[in-house]
Amino acid sequence: MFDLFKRKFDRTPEGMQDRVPPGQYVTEKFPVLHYGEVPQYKHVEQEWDLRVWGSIDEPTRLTYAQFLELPTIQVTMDIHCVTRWSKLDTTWEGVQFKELLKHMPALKPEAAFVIAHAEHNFTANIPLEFLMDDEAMLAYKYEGEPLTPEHGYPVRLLVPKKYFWKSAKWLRGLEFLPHDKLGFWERYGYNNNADPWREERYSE
Ligand SMILES: Nc1nc2c(c(=O)[nH]1)N[C@H]1C(S)=C(S)[C@@H](COP(=O)(O)O)O[C@H]1N2
Ligand SMILES: [Mo]
Repeated sequence: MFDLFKRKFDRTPEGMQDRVPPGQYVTEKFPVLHYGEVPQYKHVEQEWDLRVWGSIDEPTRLTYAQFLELPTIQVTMDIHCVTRWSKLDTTWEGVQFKELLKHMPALKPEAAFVIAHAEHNFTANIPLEFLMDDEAMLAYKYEGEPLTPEHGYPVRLLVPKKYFWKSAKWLRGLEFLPHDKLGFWERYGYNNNADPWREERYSE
């Protein structure tokens, strides 16, 4: 059996190979992949907020300034796109998902799934459990710099250990639900569980 922890930090050539899921190749580039236009923000303080609703005691909204005041974490992770490129050791900084929950009204006990809502009506559905991972976050820096527009500026979700399509760029809202509901790529035929180690690329 593989050891996820050991694999993550193994930088030997063989070790790096072990970190590449089946059917993936490693790229040093950072490909840009999404449906639709890249949103442009001129006055991000006024134009961006994060709305939170659904299975929560009270719907809420965080302004950009409030969001930037939250404690941050830095995480280095490997990312795997279903179109078969993987990029190792990408470093991100942002607000841990679990941390964000501490600064909001309580979730209702029924909350079990999350719909990430992004600009232009993009959605991704994620079991709440995936987002309770220590490395799951709302990222706003990549390699020490603010995200570039094409990679999700100002804020994107990062869902570790899943194909990268669940990591919604240009995040604007989180909707908590008691039941699952397919997101944009999931409706298009991508596998709902999206585990790259099990090659869960497409639905049956
Ligand atoms: N808002 C939004 N986020 C998105 C997507 C999208 O179409 N819209 N595509 C996903 C897919 S398929 C991938 S592989 C990653 C790509 O992120 P990158 O462009 O930063 O490499 O973003 C994900 N997040
Ligand atoms: Mo992707």
